[in-house]
Amino acid sequence: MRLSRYFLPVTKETPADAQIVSHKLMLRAGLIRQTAAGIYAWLPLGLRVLNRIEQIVREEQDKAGAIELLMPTVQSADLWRESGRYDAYGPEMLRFKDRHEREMLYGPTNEEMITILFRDAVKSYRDLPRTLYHIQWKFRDEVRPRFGVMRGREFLMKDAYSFDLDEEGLRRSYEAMFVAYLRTFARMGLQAVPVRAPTGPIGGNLSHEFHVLAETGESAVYYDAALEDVTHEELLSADASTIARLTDLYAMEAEEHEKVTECPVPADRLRTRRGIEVGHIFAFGTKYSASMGMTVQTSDGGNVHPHMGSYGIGVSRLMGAIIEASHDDNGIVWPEAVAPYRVGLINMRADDGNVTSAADDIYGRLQQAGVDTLYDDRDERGGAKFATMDVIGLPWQLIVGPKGLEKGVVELKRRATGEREELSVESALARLTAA
Ligand code: 5CA
Repeated sequence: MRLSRYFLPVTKETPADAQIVSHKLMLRAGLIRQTAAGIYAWLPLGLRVLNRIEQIVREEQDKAGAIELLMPTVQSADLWRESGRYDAYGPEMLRFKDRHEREMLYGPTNEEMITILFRDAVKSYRDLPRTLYHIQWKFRDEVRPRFGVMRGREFLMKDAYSFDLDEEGLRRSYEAMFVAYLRTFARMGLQAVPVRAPTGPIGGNLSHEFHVLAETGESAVYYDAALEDVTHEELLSADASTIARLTDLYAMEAEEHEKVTECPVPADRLRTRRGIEVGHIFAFGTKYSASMGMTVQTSDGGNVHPHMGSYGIGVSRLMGAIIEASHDDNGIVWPEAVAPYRVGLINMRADDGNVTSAADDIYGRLQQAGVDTLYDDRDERGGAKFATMDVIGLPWQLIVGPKGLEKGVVELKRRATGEREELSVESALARLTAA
């Protein structure tokens, strides 16, 4: 993409209303714009990152055997009356009427809807187990929307729902999601701690939250230092023993930790850090299948209410969490896996025909090799171009200028470390096109 034809409203000023670094940087880097309290437009560069994050989430859900569908954002109030949650949910639910005075709502989550979809289609044990998921916008009228996309009112969530014949099956489905979550966050370069959680309004008895460790996190997390020894490789290939270790290791949010009278972790091994909740999983058994009358026939002709779990990931919140975990004084440092473009190509002298034709040529070759490249071909000062590239945080910068070209070299800068290297065009291209 040529920057001269793109839509990238980067700003130098730090926006006054933004308190935390990810919110400031998302505004400065032209990723999002607020259009109403807690509601954001995703600008082109931000949308690319959102899509990347969403795709990693999708791939790991698919790998775990979950099946994607898409449910609507608007739901009928009657659906929620069936489960009894319409009155219980409170003012966070956005309620409105259609032209026929029918009561509607903008979905804050989808347990009810998936339950009727499944209930009306599945009658036999042969169709279980199943896990279904969708990635869809949600609305929660938060009392205090803040920190940009971290606590929005409209936000993108991946929510999955599992259906099993019995508790044992539910446990297996829950563990499959647990592993999928570890892999998902590890692929994004994040350290996410699974924390035992109270279940709240979703109900049920087994629940974990996944917290990305970052100083600006909304919650305080207490955990056993041994959690820090779990490597990325272990997380990516989590087997039964890793799951057992992770679920057994102590990790709690402060409010829960305070209720524990005899702490099982020796003081010298107890760590406290701030965390951002990027995922939340629940095993709630027959709560919805019983209240909404879903039964399936078992192999011996009996009838049971399927045991269910639900599994959420804050897809849009993850973008903020990744920036909190990966930035420096000059801007965002995207992990390769979610970067909007891999390479930022900088033409230092767009007013110089030779430099421009060399840069154009490199751009063409990068495109041909399938390397996602944002090409700064604008007629602007070099300093402004560097600042823009740094703030938007692409993993690599390739700098083409007159002095280098005289020597037959270009400069390759790694955003994460700031390391710069002079290379021939050929070797720079070879480096960037290698996987
Ligand atoms: N039905 C369950 C799981 S599918 C559920 O709704 N869980 S939740 O309430 O914990 O939300 C799931 C995830 O969505 C959270 O872990 C969080 O990462 C994200 N989330 C929740 N509220 C917001 C919000 N206001 N802004 C951004 N992300 C949010």
